Amino acid sequence: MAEERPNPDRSVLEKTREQVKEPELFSVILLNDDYTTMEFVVQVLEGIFNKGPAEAFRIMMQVHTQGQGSCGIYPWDIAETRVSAVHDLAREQGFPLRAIIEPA
Ligand code: TYC
Repeated sequence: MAEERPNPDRSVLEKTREQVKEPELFSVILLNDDYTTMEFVVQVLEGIFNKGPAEAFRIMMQVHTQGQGSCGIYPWDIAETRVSAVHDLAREQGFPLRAIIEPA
């Protein structure tokens, strides 16, 4: 019998590792533009991405000076929901602010 099922414990461990896949992760990237106010971008980072004031200001300045910056890394559904929230709030306030999703 032992010859038919060598090392049964190890086969159970290997199967478990195959079945429990980590979710794929995506970065939400905020893009710079010339019209959205710095204050509004900080509000977005605090309100939609749950950043504290200092971190929100740091990310906003990174986007302003480098053209883009990461707001966070999320599973696909959460990344998509946050991008939609950014676009909805920005359009509501008349700003052209954009966010995109990239593989993390
Ligand atoms: N560049 C904008 C300004 O000078 C500020 C800004 C920062 C806009 C970050 C978008 O994602 C952005 N008012």
